Amino acid sequence: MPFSVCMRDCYDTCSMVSELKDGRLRVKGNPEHPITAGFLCPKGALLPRWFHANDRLKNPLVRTGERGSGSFLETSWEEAIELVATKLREIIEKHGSESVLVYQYAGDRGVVNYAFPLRLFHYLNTAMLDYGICDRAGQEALKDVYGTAIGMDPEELKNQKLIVYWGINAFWTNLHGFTFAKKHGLEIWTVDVVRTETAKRSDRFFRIRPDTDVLFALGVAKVIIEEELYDRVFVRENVYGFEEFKNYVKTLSLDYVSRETGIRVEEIETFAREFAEKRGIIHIGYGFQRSLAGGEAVRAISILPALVGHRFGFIYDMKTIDKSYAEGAFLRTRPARRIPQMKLAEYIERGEVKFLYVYNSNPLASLPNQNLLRKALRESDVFVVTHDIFLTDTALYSDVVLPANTFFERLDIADSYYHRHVALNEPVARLYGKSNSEITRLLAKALGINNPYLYESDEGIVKKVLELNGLSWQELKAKGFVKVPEKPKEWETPSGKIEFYSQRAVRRGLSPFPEYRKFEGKYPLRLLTPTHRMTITSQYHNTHGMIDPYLYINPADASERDIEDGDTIEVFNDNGSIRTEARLTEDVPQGVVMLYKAFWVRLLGWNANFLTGDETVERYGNGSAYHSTWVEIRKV
Ligand SMILES: Nc1nc2c(c(=O)[nH]1)N[C@H]1C(S)=C(S)[C@@H](COP(=O)(O)OP(=O)(O)OC[C@H]3O[C@@H](n4cnc5c(=O)[nH]c(N)nc54)[C@H](O)[C@@H]3O)O[C@H]1N2
Ligand SMILES: Nc1nc2c(c(=O)[nH]1)N[C@H]1C(S)=C(S)[C@@H](COP(=O)(O)OP(=O)(O)OC[C@H]3O[C@@H](n4cnc5c(=O)[nH]c(N)nc54)[C@H](O)[C@@H]3O)O[C@H]1N2
Ligand SMILES: [Mo]
Repeated sequence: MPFSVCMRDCYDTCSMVSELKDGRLRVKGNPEHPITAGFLCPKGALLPRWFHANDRLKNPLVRTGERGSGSFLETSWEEAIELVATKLREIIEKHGSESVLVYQYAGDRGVVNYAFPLRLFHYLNTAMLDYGICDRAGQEALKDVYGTAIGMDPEELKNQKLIVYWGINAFWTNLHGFTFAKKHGLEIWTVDVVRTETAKRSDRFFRIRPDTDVLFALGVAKVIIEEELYDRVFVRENVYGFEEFKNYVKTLSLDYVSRETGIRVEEIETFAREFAEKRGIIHIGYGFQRSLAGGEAVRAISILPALVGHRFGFIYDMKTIDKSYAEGAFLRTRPARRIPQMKLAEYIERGEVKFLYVYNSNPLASLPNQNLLRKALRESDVFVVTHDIFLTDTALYSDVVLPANTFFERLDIADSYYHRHVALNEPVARLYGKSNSEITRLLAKALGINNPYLYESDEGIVKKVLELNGLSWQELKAKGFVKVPEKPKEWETPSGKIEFYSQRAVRRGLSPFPEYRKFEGKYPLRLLTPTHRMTITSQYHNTHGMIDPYLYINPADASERDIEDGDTIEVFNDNGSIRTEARLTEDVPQGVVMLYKAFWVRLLGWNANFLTGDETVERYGNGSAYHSTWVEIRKV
């Protein structure tokens, strides 16, 4: 049976085996894979439903009515490609290549289907995205301390006693990682604002107030240092700025930490003592760092495993293979103009983007401040092309929509941002649409480009990327995955050590030590918009169905507003307003409300991103700050 890889934007990157039987796709986990271990998550198990969905796009569409109205005319592939190429040529001639922006993200994580289309845009010297939507602040923060955001190989958890899930709902977002830790008998702790399904399955749950993680981590560090529970030899030899850091935390009062974080002093001490004794590992989440406090928090948290003697005792990101060949930035003749991903609306509003090519992403569901983005699109003359499997909200606002096929319909490979395995994805069947790489070749041809790099086959790219990374095609073909060996890692900081005193942060105008800052909004309730069990950001809303678009609120906050379970309410702030039903639960604390992240607006009439803030964390790479959103609620 052919091997498949679940290409979703997800930690696990499951290796699977698939077949087409009586015209229906069947998918199973590949039992040989050390982490993904032959079972699928609830979303993965429904992949055949997604593959066979009735609403898959079949023919290219050209817009005939207002943006967003849904008036399109079906057209042939030849005409659609010709139209896109003509527009692209015209706009480059009139406004220059930097008025063209390719907007893509991790809708499909295949090396070919993620990266190869970028070759065309590099060749054309267009503007490119400066990614900031997801994990950017944490990336910068970890570089400040370790020089890299790449932490430990999670398979090493086998030899550990304790893992802390800090601001990550691993039971939903990293099920195979969570299961691996459980299977190997690790003690599991969770630090979160919400009592998540991960928290409910943990040995300990530390419930923290939003944005106060930096203080909690510093408080824990203080106890570990002052009770002399840290690894003296390791710290002496490998840490830069320990004495200064020690003096920094000395001034911190645990009572203050407790008041701000909502965590009792005894709990802070217990955390510190047991974390040191069990030499804990921390899986630092992506979710919680999407706030104005995110970068500073990650810096502080990442210090804890080093205190207890781990060289790279955190899990955050993993980059095993070099994919730059597939992306082909070498085709550029001048450096790229980079447009911050989170500022798309502003750039469109200012007329700086005249041609937008979207693939692997659904920004009209996933970007914050949707009212602003939609207004910018409606009022500008930007020509928008979207390549997607479905008629998403972004497709609805596009001038041309090109049907994509799915990963079951083509060859590719994928690495993971969690583990060290690269997996093979073989074609199983062919239904509708064209792959990201096919479209790229068609566009290159329609533009009259001769460069052979734009016509390389999928197999050619896959084999070349494997070869450049010293991996064997034969082994991959036989097993469905290969592990990328780990090279000895150094800390790529200015001092060559783990920097508790961060010189890189200082250079960016930040304090050498992680700093606590309070953020307040104009409205009283903090809105969190985390991940949903059955979707991947906006994906699967239309196919898997099982979503819960409710506002979760603490009973105390609800009763103050005369709201009962099931009441229809309005949630509003200066960005927008939405209506939904209230669900009362103690799982969210007082002062915090929760909506799941980014459903299809087309299907629901709204989503959480009509409320979320688009302010970014400038000194942390313009990282997104979705969670720094405040709202008020009233019964309607
Ligand atoms: N099922 C499912 N899986 C997914 C996705 C999905 O949409 N659905 N999305 C994928 C993507 S793109 C990503 S980036 C990852 C994200 O994976 P996670 O990091 O697990 O995602 P989130 O649920 O956004 O955030 C994790 C937690 O952060 C908590 N949090 C918010 N603010 C704070 C705070 O100030 N302090 C602390 N300690 N916690 C806080 C939230 O309550 C939430 O439980 O998951 C991937 N996997
Ligand atoms: N409120 C709030 N919003 C958030 C977040 C949050 O925490 N809160 N999290 C943010 C995060 S972490 C992320 S990563 C972003 C993700 O935001 P997006 O990048 O928009 O991710 P998806 O919603 O997964 O959309 C991916 C799209 O790619 C399409 N696709 C899938 N496979 C293929 C393919 O092979 N070819 C083509 N051409 N298209 C394909 C899918 O159909 C889907 O429409 O969302 C962000 N949005
Ligand atoms: Mo993400």
